[in-house]
Amino acid sequence: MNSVTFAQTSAAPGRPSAWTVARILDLYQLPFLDLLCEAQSVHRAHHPANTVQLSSLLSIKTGACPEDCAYCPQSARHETDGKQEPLMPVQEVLEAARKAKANGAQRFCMGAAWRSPTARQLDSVVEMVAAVKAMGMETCVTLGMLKEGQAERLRDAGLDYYNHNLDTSPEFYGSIITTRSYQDRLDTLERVRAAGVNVCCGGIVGMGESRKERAGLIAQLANLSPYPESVPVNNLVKVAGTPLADTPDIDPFEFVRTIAVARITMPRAVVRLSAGREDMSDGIQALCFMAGANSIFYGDQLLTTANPQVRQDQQLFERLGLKPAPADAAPSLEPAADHRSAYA
Ligand code: SAM
Ligand code: DTB
Ligand code: SF4
Repeated sequence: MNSVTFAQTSAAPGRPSAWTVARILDLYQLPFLDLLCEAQSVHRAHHPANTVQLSSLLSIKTGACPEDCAYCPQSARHETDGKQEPLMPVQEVLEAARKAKANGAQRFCMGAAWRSPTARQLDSVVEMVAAVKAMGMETCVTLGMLKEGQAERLRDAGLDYYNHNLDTSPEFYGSIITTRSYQDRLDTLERVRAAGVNVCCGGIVGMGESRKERAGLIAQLANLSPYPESVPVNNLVKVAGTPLADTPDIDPFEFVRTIAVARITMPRAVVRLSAGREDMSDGIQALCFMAGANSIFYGDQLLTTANPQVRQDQQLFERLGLKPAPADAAPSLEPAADHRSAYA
């Protein structure tokens, strides 16, 4: 193992030490195989080996979003070919959830292209969450910013996870989104946490950010106290008509490094290899699992873009000897017998 020394930041007893951007950059700079080896051993100390959680995704309200997120095909400000659909009826959502369950998904995630849900919109989502939960699936929604009391209503309906991404580092954020601030996002995450709903929060790489800015995103996530239970790492899906459509590809090994660094800095989180798998080779996906990814979106569609076909993922799992996580394997951030990583 390459010998790299890290300045230890002092931390209060029982609290993990803070992850500085410099320490995270030190991880990024390790030889690739050292980084992977370390990430896999951290992974095995906290999670069952060869096991991947499966979540299916459904867009319950599509397009015409007032926000200006530069990566997103659903923003009304971009000229994309994306379709626009009003909020789906509950019965159609349930039909999709039943299919996802029959295919083997443990969690059903519902996404809406809103800045923030109104009280009436939340009523409908509350109904959907309760009905999906009653089918015996874990539930997740991503609806934009939440106002006071909304997280509690979702929790009472049986919501297991709320997805709300920081997307990128505070420094790069202003070149990607101007219609809501980093602090707005942190406020929503705080409301979700305070309501006792599991936090699903990650970001996107490949938007033209620097490595330091990728490290800045990981630092933000890892220093949340506690850090998120679920961390989606998305590779930008470039959609024609969005301002980021012509962004150069990120080196796939840099994407794998980002997964590894997320695994090492957030050992108990479930790290999700999220958007971008459709354009990723099987080899790179296998390296992402080696680097500690233990969740994927499973199903032919993400929100508006394609995901690998279910049959294709089943074959990949067979070839790699991976198995789906059991449905009741919801993560817990309760301190486990902590793996003493040389890098933690
Ligand atoms: N409108 C809500 C919001 O932004 O909070 C929820 C839906 S939004 C589509 C959920 C997340 O999907 C975004 O925060 C972003 O991280 C991710 N996402 C959207 N478009 C993407 C793209 N083209 N490539 C990768 N990830 C994307
Ligand atoms: C997340 O981090 N990735 C998912 C989920 N959370 C909602 C969304 C990916 C969207 C990719 C582009 C699309 O399909 O529209
Ligand atoms: Fe709207 Fe969410 Fe897309 Fe931003 S990421 S434009 S808020 S749907």
